[in-house]
Amino acid sequence: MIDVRNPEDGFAALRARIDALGEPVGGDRGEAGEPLTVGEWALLIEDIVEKPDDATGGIYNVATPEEDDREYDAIFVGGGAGGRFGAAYLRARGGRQLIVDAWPFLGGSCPHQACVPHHLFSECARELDLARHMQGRLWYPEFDESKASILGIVELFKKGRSLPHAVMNWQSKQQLDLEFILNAPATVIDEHTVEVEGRQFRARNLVLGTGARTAYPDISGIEQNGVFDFASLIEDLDYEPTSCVIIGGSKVALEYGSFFQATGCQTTILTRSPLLRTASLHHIDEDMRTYVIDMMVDRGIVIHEGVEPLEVLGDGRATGVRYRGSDGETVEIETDFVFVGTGERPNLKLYDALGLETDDRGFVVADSTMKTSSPSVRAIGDLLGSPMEMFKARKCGMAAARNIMGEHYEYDYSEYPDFFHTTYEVTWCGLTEAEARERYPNVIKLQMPPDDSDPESFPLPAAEGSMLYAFTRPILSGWFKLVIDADSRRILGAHHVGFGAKDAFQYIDYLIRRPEGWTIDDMAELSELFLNPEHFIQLSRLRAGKQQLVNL
Ligand code: COM
Repeated sequence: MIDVRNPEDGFAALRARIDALGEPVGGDRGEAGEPLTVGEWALLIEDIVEKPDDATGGIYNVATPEEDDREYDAIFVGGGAGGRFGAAYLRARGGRQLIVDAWPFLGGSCPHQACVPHHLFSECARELDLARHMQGRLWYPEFDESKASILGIVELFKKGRSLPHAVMNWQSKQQLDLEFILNAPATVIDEHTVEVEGRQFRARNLVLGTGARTAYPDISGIEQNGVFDFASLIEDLDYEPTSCVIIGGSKVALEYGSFFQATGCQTTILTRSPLLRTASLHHIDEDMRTYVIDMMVDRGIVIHEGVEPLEVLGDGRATGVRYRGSDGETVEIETDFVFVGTGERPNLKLYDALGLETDDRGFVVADSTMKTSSPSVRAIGDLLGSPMEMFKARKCGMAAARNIMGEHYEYDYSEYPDFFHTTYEVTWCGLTEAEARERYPNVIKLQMPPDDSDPESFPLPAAEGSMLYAFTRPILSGWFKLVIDADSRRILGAHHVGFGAKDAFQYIDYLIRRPEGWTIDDMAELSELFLNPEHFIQLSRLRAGKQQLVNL
């Protein structure tokens, strides 16, 4: 057990342990009796993660009865994004909370195996794509695939991930004043009680936020070495793959597939549903989809849709995949690296004692206040199904906290801005053009490149991150569409492939979903920071003068 709360008691031993691990990054060492610094947290977390069998026990930051003798308003089971943000909100409202997490850090899978490495990989994919495209021009050398190593990039991430972990712990303790027990699994005893290392903690409410893991398809050979998902890729990859077969067509499949291909690892995607037409994604504009897939194929990714994976071949180590093609023929494809991107499901074993209602896909059922079938138990984030996105996890946590603290607050996450990476950022919100045409009689669009142009010679859109493409091969510089109801002049949807527009979509989504909406005229009033990646403001201004709106 480590008590990080009381600098007097046991702190010298903790500091001695940390000192023996080496120098914190940047020499970030604390004074005797002072709380751990970010650098010290990082050393401690890294040490525990590297030695999982070590008997360190729980890391306790729990108030003594003298400091706070109130009953807990909520115990958050899982200290990922939802739990941490929910706990912070509840604490800020004056409540008392406790987070329990099996990992030695807060923040959950995001900084450890999921979003943070994905963003690193996607940035590498983008850089590699540009370097490959520009090779031999300007200052770009011939592209050297031997230096674009998947293993090397995974190792770079693993070497650096303790610092973001440390920031979460430090911030949660020093700035947010949260109580937590880390590095110790929780056992849920009943709807008010959680046991940690033999000690029981009671609360008015439980908030469950333990996330989801990849759901492996039930096919022969899938358990072999050489078969990875986004989490085991980080933990277990110990060789450089030479080719890749991806089973599944989820966002993860697109994102990781684009990364693998960009490193030079020939990637094939095998998917039952057409790409970007899976049930967990909505409002995918068909033109955006076409551009995204065309650009993946342009980079050399092989995509087989409508196929059924049958078996991972190999004798303990994957050597290939057998699948039934869309024409019914059985095909074998050789590979030393199989990646599963079939979506995620929660593991609800931990909650057996609660008998929670679940849906037919195994997700917990909760109402818009996050309340489950057990009135004092709320569930948040990926436990509830899609969208399995950061904003939903955090806002679910906040919604649970607000309700627990006596406010009636409902969170509806059925509409939201969405995005994923290929070698591009793909971002959208609101209605697709087809959806808009079903609902409104007079729909127009502002689109680049326009339908009647040749994208190979039309150098727009172009802005941050796509200028070199625009000046060397215009079709690579991106694509976008703004969908507008010509009668009300309201913007109905926005869709973008390129770089740097993601932030704008957070605001556009909010604006177009206000009761009063957001019109082409409102958009024309904004001040663009030219060259703005989404180009929406200036194009709206070029058309807004027309009483009868037409396409651009
Ligand atoms: C982000 C983790 S990596 S959290 O949402 O800040 O807890």
